[in-house]
Amino acid sequence: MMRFMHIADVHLGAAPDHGYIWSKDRGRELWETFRECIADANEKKVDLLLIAGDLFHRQPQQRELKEVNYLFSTLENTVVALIAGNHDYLAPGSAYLNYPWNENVVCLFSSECERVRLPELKTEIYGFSYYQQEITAPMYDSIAAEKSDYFKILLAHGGDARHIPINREKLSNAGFDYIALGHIHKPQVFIRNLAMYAGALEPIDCNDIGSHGYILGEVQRKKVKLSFVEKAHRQYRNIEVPVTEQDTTFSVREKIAQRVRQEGNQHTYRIALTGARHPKFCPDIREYQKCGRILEVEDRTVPAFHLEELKRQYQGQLIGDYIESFESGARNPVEQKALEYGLEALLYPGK
Ligand SMILES: [Mn+2]
Repeated sequence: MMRFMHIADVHLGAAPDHGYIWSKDRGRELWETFRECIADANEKKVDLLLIAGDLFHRQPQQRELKEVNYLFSTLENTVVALIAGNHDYLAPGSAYLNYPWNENVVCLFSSECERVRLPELKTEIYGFSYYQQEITAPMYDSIAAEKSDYFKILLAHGGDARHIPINREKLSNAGFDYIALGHIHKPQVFIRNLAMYAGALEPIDCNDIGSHGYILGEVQRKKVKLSFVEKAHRQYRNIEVPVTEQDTTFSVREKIAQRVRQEGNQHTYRIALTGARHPKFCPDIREYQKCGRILEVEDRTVPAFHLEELKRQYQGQLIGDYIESFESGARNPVEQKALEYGLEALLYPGK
């Protein structure tokens, strides 16, 4: 049996959540999770570690490669295969080129598809690297595995219009036994039992919601068994917190704090306040950001006006007439907003 670990988009050197106090820690966490992956590879007796591009967020520095190479050297029985992606592309003078890697490391650093044979694993790896930030040619369309009884892996990076658009149909018929994809940060099946996006090892920005980690593969007589292992320390989560007419600044803060405790203090949140608030109540966004790792709080609440009651109360007066002027048929969203703003101004002029 051959066991492989497939990771991608580690983005070492990035500092997610720029401008927030925890940003520097996040930068360190990317390294820490990568280190834990290497430890996992030893523990799970992985034969092959596949890195499908963007190991680094930008051009790697010599000393960063030294750190990575040290970690690779701690692998007891694992071959590492990697390609450069659009972030860590092989720019002229890149520290990647000519780096003296440990002997268990195989870099597919050609701009054209090359094949590396690993006879002891009866496995072949195909792949190539980026030499610029964008490649719009559908380079994977014309790649096919040569016939052999080896287990054939394609290491690939891209899948959007500016980073090698990928044709699912063509890739399915290219003769590979497993396709290790990188670039799309959300872990996902691309072709069932054949091609997977491992997703970013740690989420890199607030759009990378949900869990992150790596793919573990077990190969027996060319049959692959795949599983996803959650590894990231944190997730980005978008949550909605409903507000009612009774709510106050502190009660909303407590609602948010409670949700954050429930879902986990380690996660990073974007919060949307929803529902109908008291018209005179103005949510205190700054106050709510103290409830945890909160990137932003968006106020989507609407003021709760009881139109029938107000109409009765202000009949024959400006406010009553104003409400009636909106009553010819259903209100569109703009009319609804106009009604709310108008009532706010008329009822609570000093607010
Ligand atoms: Mn990428």
